[in-house]
Amino acid sequence: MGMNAPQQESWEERGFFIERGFYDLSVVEEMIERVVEIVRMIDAGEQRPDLWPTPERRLADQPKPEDRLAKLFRVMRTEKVFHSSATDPRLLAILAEMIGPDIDCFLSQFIFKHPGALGQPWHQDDFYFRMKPLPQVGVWIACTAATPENGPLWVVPGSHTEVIHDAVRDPRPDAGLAYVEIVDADTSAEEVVLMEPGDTLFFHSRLRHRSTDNNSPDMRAAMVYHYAPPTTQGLRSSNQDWVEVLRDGEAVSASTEPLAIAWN
Ligand SMILES: O=C(O)CCC(=O)C(=O)O
Repeated sequence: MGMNAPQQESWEERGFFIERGFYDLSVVEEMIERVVEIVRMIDAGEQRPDLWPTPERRLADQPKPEDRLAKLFRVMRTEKVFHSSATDPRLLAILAEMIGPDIDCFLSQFIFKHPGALGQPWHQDDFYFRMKPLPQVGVWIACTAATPENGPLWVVPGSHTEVIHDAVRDPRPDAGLAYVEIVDADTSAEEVVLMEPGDTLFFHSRLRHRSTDNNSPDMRAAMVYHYAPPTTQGLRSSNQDWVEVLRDGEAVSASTEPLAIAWN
């Protein structure tokens, strides 16, 4: 297990690789079902201070709570399907080669992109993280197909070796409040990452990437985990939740208790 030679080469040269069919369809379907259940429960008044939902501002008038959701952060600590997929032994074996024997999953976000939702402009995740040592590894799992019309990811191969670029605030009305855009870098080498459900992209935290708007009648959904060594220095933010997944090369057993959190 671990990385094979083509994955290793793509990781080093291009800053990403794709594993086709890494997760079963049943797993990604369960992810979508569970997120819908959670947001409906929160909408009905259940307290889940351990989770962090963010709204899709462009779809604020939609009647169903799940259709108004853009992202649900911090789901992997307590929610079974997310914890088990984030700690899948095949995944941890790959991550151990990239990161080392001690790893936390520090960010887990489920992303809905409903018809009409906006994409996220060109950015590097390290613009937000500012963490050392590099890399932090992103794992983007397609829960639905990602097609040219429904807002797939686009990447600039090789850009993972670049510095953190300056970025400006996304000027579009209704853009996600945290969205920023790199405007000073050449994107002519961009490649689209088309996915089937269960396909999984491993990507470096400096890789320039974006997603486009959903101009299709169909929902696009993805689950994204980010991993780093527990000793990582850098910015901490409230959408992060540092969960131990590997210590001395051994998987850490499931964590089910939410941290006690009071949002002020
Ligand atoms: O899935 C998307 O639309 C954007 C995700 C992304 O850019 C990220 O997780 O950094």
